[in-house]
Amino acid sequence: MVTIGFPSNKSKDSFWINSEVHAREWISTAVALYLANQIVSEVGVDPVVDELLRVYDWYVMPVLNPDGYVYTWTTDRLWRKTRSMNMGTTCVGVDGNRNYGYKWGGEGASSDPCSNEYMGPFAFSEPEIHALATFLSRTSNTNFRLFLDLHSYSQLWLYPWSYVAENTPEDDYEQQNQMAKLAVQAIVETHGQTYTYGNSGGVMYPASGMSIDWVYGVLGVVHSYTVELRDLGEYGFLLPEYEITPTCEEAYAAIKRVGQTLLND
Ligand code: ING
Ligand code: ZN
Repeated sequence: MVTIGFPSNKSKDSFWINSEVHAREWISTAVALYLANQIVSEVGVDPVVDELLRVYDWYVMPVLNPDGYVYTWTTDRLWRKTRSMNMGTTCVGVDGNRNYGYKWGGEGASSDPCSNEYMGPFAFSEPEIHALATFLSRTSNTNFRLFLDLHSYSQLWLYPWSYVAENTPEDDYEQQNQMAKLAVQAIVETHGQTYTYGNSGGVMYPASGMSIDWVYGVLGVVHSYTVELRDLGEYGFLLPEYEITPTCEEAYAAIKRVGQTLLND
């Protein structure tokens, strides 16, 4: 994990961005690395970036599922889950994004270890997810203002709820919807790509044990989003090389716009 921010005597609020919980979603790692590089490159160049690093500490986790990621290079390019052993079967791995402890085991998660959406034997069974949750829960780090879980593909900016096709209570919903709208606006302004936004369970389908529901429902972080990067299905997980940089640029524009909006909140 990389931490980026100007040192401060006062305690700072923070942003969390993670990628690659799903092994085959390589573009998400490219976006996280691009973000980390770009934001430090713009220090002293873009006053907004200076302010964003003065006010917030940015935690960027480019590969949340390293074992799965290695496996996509060595053995199976389309592997999704972790690589943990399961009891009583030769099927390997847990879906990290069904493993969080809010409404764990509900609709849209599988109890079959051979399924690609296997929820795991218990909530936070996966060391990767457990470590992330522990870090986010730590007293000194509870002042998170933004949580982003980067995935591919489908070009979506999703907010809670995910376990059910419902919006969050009015006050929160309005903030989430407005922020998502600004984010996709920044994206379309960059290279003309269209991203859809809305509550995760409605825009997609209900899925329980997802990161954003736990971060919003348990930690109370209102700005909690799943971002599905390019493309719309033409190449899917096998995004061609020429789309990598433009995808990074538009996602960076969106994240910066979100950060800037939070600054002025
Ligand atoms: N996507 C999501 C997943 O965790 C999704 C899809 C999003 C399902 C929102 C339900 C709700 O399954 C990827 N790319 O993994
Ligand atoms: Zn994913």
